[in-house]
Amino acid sequence: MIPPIKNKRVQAHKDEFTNLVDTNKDKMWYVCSHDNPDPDSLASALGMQTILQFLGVENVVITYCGEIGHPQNRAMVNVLDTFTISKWDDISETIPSDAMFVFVDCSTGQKNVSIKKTPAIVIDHHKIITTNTSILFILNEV
Ligand SMILES: [Mn+2]
Repeated sequence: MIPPIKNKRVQAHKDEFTNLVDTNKDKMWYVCSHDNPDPDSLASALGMQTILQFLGVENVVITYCGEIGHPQNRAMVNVLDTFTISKWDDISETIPSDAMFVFVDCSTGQKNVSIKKTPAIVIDHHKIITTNTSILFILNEV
């Protein structure tokens, strides 16, 4: 069971989010980090993957550009052995045209985002650069 959501601005997006996921749950979903993922993007991606799977999405891939280079970031990926994360260059040729993209800890238009796709959902705590109003923002304003 989903615990009650107390934050009103998150609550306001809840139905829109679950409807979007439910309508598209048979598609491939890609949870995308900014380049050179760090702990907050990795944790956000893992959280989003878990939520999408909870809502019935079977195929959720976490992906990134750059390197997971810093020892603490590598350790995080190694410790979480259920954490499978794919390099964008290794999978980008196989992505279906109707795939769904979620950007976490980043948004479109940022210099450190090399994945040039239009996300359906952005969850970020940085200044949002994109002006695409069809994107469902959830936590950028919290
Ligand atoms: Mn980050």
